[in-house]
Amino acid sequence: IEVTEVELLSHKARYSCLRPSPLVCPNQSLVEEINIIRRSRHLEGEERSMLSYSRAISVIKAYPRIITQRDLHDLHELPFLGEKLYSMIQEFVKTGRIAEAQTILADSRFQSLSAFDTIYGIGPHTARRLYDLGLRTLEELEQYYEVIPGASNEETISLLEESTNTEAAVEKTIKIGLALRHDLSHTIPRPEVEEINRTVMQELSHIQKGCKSVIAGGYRRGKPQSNDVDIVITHADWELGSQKVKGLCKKLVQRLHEQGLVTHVMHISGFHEHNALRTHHWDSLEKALTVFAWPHNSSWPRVYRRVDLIFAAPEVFWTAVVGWTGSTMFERDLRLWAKQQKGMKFDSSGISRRHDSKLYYPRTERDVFKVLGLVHVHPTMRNA
Ligand code: DGT
Ligand code: MG
Repeated sequence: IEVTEVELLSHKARYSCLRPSPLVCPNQSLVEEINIIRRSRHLEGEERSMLSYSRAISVIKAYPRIITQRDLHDLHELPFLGEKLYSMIQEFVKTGRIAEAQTILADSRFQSLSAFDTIYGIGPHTARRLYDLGLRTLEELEQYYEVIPGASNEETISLLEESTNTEAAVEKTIKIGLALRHDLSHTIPRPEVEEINRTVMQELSHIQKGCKSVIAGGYRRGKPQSNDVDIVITHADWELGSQKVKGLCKKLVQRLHEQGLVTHVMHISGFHEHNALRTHHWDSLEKALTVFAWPHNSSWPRVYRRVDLIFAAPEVFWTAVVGWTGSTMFERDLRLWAKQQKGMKFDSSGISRRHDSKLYYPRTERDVFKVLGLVHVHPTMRNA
C-alpha cells in the first residue's frame, strides 16, 4: 500500500469524508428543519436543489457546537452555506423554526408524496405520477394496485431471476412494498440485526465453510434502529477466497428460501459496478435485496424484514464494507475525493488508479482510507 500525504480532518473541509459527523449532532433540530425542505425538493424531482440542501445539512452535522447568535459570523467560513441557507439558519436561531419548512409540512401534496415515497419500490417520479392520477392516500394506492394489506402472496417476484427494470417488474415490486408496508415501516433494533446476521452466516456455513461477514449500513454507523439489514460477506482465505465466494449469493438465497426465511427477492445480480475495469475480475460483487420472514423457526408472530446480502472477493471486501457503510453523502464525497484529488476511482466493488487502471487490494478498513490518502474516520462518525 502506498501512502500519500494525508489531509487532516476538519469540520470546515469541503469533502464530507474529511468531516467527522456524529449520528446525533448539536444542531439536530436545525438539521431536521432543513431536511423537510430537502425532502420536498427530492419529492418534486429538483435534484440540484436537493443536493445543495443535502450538502448544507451535512456541513451543519459536523459543526461542533450549538449555533447561537454569536456563531453566525463563523458560518461564513463553512463551505456550501450560501445566502439562502445562511438566512434560514439566522431565522432558526431567532425563532426556532424555518417558515418555509412549516409551510411545506402543512402542504397536502407534500403529505401525499411523502406517504407514497415510504413504500418500497416507489420513488419520487412514480409518487408524482400516482398523484397526477388523482391518488392521495396509501389506502387509495392499495385499491389502485388491488393489494390486500398484509396478504402478500409469497411468490410475487420470481426468485433468483436476474432482475429487469421493466414496467411489469416495477409494478410487482410496488405491490409487494404495499402489501408489506406495515411490517417494513417498523425499524429493526440492533440485537435483532445481529441475530439476522448470525442466522444468515449459520445457513451459509452449510454451503461454504470459512466465510465471514460485517454488518454495514446504518447499524455500523451506530443507529439504534435500522430500516434494513446490510450484510457484506466474503471468504476468510485471502488467496483462494475469490473462487469460493463466486456464485454463493444465489446458492445462499435459494437455501434461505427453502428454509422459509427469504420470502421475496426484490433484486438479485452479479453486478459489474466497477466498469472502468471490465476486463478484470470485477464481477466479484454479487448482491441480493431480499425480504425475510422473521423470527425463524418460531411460534411467535413473524414480521417481514428487508435484508441486503452483498458478496465480495477478499481483495475488495473492505472496499465493499466502506461502500456499504454510508452515509450516502459520505459515499458521494469519497468518490469525488478519489476522483478530483487523487486521480482514482472508488466504488464499493473496487479502488483503481485512473491513468493506468492499477487496482488496490486493501487488507483492512484502515488500508482503504490510507490508499485514498484519507485519515481513518470511525464508522460512527460517518453520518454526514
Ligand atoms: P437504513 O435506512 O436504516 O437502512 O440506513 P442505511 O444508512 O443503512 O441506508 P441503506 O441501507 O439504504 O444504505 C446503506 C449504504 O449502502 C448507503 O450508504 C449506500 C449503500 N448502498 C445502498 N444501496 C446500494 C447499492 O445498490 N449499491 C451500492 N454500491 N451501494 C449501495
Ligand atoms: Mg441499511
